[in-house]
Amino acid sequence: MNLDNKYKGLITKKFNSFYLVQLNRDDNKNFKNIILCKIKKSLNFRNQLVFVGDEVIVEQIDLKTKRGTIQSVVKRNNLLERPAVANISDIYVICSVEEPKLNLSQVNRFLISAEKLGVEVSLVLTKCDLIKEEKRLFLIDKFQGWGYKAITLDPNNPEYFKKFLIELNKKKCSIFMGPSGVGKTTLLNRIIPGLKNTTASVSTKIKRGKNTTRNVELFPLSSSSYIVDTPGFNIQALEIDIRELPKLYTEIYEQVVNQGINCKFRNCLHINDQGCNLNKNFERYVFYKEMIESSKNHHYLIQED
Ligand SMILES: Nc1nc2c(ncn2[C@@H]2O[C@H](COP(=O)(O)OP(=O)(O)O)[C@@H](O)[C@H]2O)c(=O)[nH]1
Ligand SMILES: [Mg+2]
Ligand SMILES: [Zn+2]
Repeated sequence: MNLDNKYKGLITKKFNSFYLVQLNRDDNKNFKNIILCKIKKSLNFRNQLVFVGDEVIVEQIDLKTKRGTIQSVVKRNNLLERPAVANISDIYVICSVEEPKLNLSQVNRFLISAEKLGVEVSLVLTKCDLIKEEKRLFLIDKFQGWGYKAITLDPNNPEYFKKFLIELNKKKCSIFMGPSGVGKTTLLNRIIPGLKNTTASVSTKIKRGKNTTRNVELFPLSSSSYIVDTPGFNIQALEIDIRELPKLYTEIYEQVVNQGINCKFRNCLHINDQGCNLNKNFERYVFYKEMIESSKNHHYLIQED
């Protein structure tokens, strides 16, 4: 869409004060799609920050040098803070069933952190080659009870991976999150063949400090589907606002919103029995209760690879 030499585009990478912008593909077939942009001064001045994943309007496009200027941000549905990425459509929480062992409390914390963004959250269980089929089915059943249809992956069953890839291709912008060592980098490299996530070697070469900003990048799976590559950056940020918490547990949300249960007190936290009508007979209730009780001392957990 040409708006008098203004184009819409998507920021796929950011480094220093430069941005790579993928211009809308069906605009013009002769157009080389990716251009290098800086932000218009006034936009900078108004301190409006621009992030990877933002949809932007680009102007002053120079076709020869493939340069342009970001004029404005078109829309931002959401913004993940760490890593900083805008417009995520799907979060995949990745956990391994073994090596490292599945830790249910940790899986739950990742799921709840992910739910905070308000997008679709799915659970992926990797390394199913290390467990028996009965155990895999048992886990699928367990997480069904948590409100998640777990995707299981097993290198000995490539059809699981194919199905997952078909699903990812239908999503606008997916991101993987999960603890270290569960196979996120392995999975990303399988999804985007040729992608070399050399984080480890690069960071040892440069000896980057812990607080150094790392590059985040969007990789296209198709013309309308992207996946976020977050090199060595797997964050579990859990800042609990206890009033939000009941909405983030499907088992509670279901009862309160869909079944319309009413507790005596508005904003009931479903902890005390007095006047509470929540059916607490579900597996994650113990985790829920723990989160409410420990949230007096707010958590902000950052985990890096
Ligand atoms: N058995 C088994 N090992 C795997 C699988 N996927 C990855 N791994 C191994 O798990 C380790 C951690 O993988 P990596 O992708 O670096 O995990 P990340 O920290 O989540 O990025 C590596 O030694 C991988 O070879 C799998 O499906 N099955
Ligand atoms: Mg990794
Ligand atoms: Zn209640």
